[in-house]
Amino acid sequence: MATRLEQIGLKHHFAVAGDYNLVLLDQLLLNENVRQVYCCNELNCGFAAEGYARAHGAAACVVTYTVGALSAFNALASAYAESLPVILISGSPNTNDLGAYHLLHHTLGTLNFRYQLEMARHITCEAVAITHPEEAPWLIDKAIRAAFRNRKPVYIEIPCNLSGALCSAPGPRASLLDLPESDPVSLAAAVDAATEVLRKAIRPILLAGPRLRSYGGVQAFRELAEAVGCGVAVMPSAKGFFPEEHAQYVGVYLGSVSSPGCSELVESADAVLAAGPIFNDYTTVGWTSQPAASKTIHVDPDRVHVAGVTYSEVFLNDFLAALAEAAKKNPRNGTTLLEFRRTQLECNEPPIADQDAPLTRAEMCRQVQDVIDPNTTLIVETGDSWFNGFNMALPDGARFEIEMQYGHIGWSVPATFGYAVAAPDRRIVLMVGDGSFQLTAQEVCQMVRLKLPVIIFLVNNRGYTIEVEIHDGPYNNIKNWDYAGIMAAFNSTDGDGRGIRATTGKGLASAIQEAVAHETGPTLIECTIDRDDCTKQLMEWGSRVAAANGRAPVRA
Ligand SMILES: Cc1ncc(C[n+]2csc(CCOP(=O)(O)OP(=O)(O)O)c2C)c(N)n1
Ligand SMILES: [Mg+2]
Repeated sequence: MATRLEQIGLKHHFAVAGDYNLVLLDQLLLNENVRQVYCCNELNCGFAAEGYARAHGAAACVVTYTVGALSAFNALASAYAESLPVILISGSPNTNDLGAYHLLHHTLGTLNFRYQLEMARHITCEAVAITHPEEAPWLIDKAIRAAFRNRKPVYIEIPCNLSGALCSAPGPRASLLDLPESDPVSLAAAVDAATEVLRKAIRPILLAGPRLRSYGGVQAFRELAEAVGCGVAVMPSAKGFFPEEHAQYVGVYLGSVSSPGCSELVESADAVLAAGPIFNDYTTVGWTSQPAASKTIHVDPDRVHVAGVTYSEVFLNDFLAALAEAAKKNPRNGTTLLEFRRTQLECNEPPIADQDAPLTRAEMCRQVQDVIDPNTTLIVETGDSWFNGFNMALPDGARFEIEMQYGHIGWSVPATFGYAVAAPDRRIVLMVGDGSFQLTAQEVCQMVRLKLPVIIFLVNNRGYTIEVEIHDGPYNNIKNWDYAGIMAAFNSTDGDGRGIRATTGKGLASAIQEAVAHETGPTLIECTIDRDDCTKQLMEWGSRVAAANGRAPVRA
């Protein structure tokens, strides 16, 4: 297991100890090329791995049986929804106990020891339980291969009495990381059909979707865009997958709350090539906007739909690369871009607020924008931080991370930790709401422990503002915390995290200055803003999602 983790390129794995996995952790420690990184709990451990996989391509985490694994399952489901190859390794009971009429701790108190494996099957693309050392090498390889092929999480269960048992030595890496190859006939037919659609189109547009990166299509998508020469929009979770400073970039497409001028281009297009999109209730703004299937070339990870025909076993990366070769620039393609640039002249720079006045959301964002340089990764949590994030401009090289399909509040704190472990040379900036932070706040202590200079903008608007906009009630108010103050608790006697509360523009500016200069630990800047001070996009999106949630049942 340890050798394979190294061979697939991991430099770290995440862990929480428990008696079912202690020998396994010892064995993993023997490989000094893959460092063991500890988390406060297994949910966070799973999310740390999810964040690591975003930066590094894959990740692994190790937990104990049931009490640990069932918490990690939530994060594993996130990795499934977000298409990230995360390997969850769980210790499990001694094989002698399985058929011995023995009740075991950390279990349901029954004689069933299969439930965890069975549950894992629903949230992984492969789940294996090792019951004999002889089977370990091929079961481990089977799981790892599946994770890379499908870009989905996998589960490996290792009994506590087998973790140190002898098995055959792992061979060379072979083809574990290979992506499958497309069916050549189907690929050629799909490319022909798509080329024809793009050739005939007068107002084509390319739309980058969230699955583009997981399935290895970012570079080919750019080549295709430049071959076709038309405007390029990105879905919110694909922000950063196409350079925002590129002459063809036209913004974030999110229906009626798109960035200025973008929805007009996407919705007036006569051909939309959507690469790895996820059209769900959130991204279609409560089912109010989705390019019509009849004019969409819809590129899924393993199939392509063009003009009413589905081409199976055509993989996204192969298809985009082949289409980039085949596609020709249409002289009319510049028209939509010219129209777009005209609308952009009407967009104004955000004004600078009175620096002594109470801090507002707009002023906070204006200042956060200045922190984002080409080496920054901006991570945004569910809540109004999503919309604040969509509005940020990314200079070339800057990256953006969001968990919009799964949308588990609290994801971002451990995911940021994992991302920072994977990318120590980048500036990592997190925007997270107070409500979300309360779920997983303790993982900030691991940033302190590893001296990671993460900058956290904690937006304290005294509650679940996004939920206020969808459907308000007393349940959207939360207990206030001294967020800036908790850093002292995490520091204890040996940490160097900073916690600063900013209540004015001036206070925020000086906090940012301190954060940027601070290199030996995280800086949490608590930005206090009014409960109702949110983006106008959130208000509109929230009301449309609420309408979709509230549709009356249709009788058959
Ligand atoms: C695990 C989980 N529980 C509940 C929710 C529902 N939910 C979505 S956003 C949200 C509130 C977020 O509040 P906050 O982080 O303060 O963001 P704000 O909108 O106030 O900026 C809640 C409770 C969820 N998405 N995930
Ligand atoms: Mg809030």
